[in-house]
Amino acid sequence: MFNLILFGPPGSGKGTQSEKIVEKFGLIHLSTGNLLRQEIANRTPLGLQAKSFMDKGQLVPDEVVIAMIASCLDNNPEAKGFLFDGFPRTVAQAQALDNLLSLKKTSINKVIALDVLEEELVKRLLKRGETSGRSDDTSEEVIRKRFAVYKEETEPVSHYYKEHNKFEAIHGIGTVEEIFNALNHLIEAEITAQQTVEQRTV
Ligand code: B4P
Repeated sequence: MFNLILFGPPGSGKGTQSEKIVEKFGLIHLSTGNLLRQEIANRTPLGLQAKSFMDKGQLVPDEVVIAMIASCLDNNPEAKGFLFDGFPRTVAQAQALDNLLSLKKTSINKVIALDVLEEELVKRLLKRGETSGRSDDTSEEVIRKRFAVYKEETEPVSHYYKEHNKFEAIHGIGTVEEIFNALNHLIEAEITAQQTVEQRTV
């Protein structure tokens, strides 16, 4: 299996690039943001609970998102790999993910971060807010709150993966195609490295 995490602050392009990566590499796309928005749209109790956090720019509690990811992993036993988008966002989520994957005798191969400066991110999110109907994208105050939460709770996740030698960052400003090319390059190199290790151990 090949498992990848796309990492980065809100609006860095994780969702945009994930769609292209899963199409090219045949991975299952797991976006906790999309899963939570689906729950909100379906007006489930989980969705109602999540909305109150998301509207304020806060993270949804760990146990809620970890349970969602666990059931998605169970529902895709034949997957050749997963692309995690917007997850893990806390060190506790990263540890839980490692445990869930080890139960399936697999692990994270690579974490790639998209580096984008905050002012560019604010512009992108406010622009998306004009058309997306996403309540967390329309207020600059909520957007700034999301960055503060990112720095405090999510950035430590990058250290967790750096310690495991799995972390790499690329420049996330440029056209969608340019960024996809850079990601593509890293992913192909990682897949080749994985295949070489597998051949050696056969
Ligand atoms: P997410 O849905 O993960 O959303 P995001 O961080 O805002 O967006 P992303 O980085 O995917 O940006 P996109 O490609 O869309 O999270 C939303 C909320 O859900 C969180 O705040 C939190 O409350 C909750 N949540 C989700 N996961 C959670 C978890 N694990 N734990 C707890 N809570 C969780 O790009 C943004 C915009 O930029 C788009 O309009 C796009 O068109 C544009 N763009 C993309 N690439 C561009 C480029 N190269 N140049 C210019 N514009 C670009």
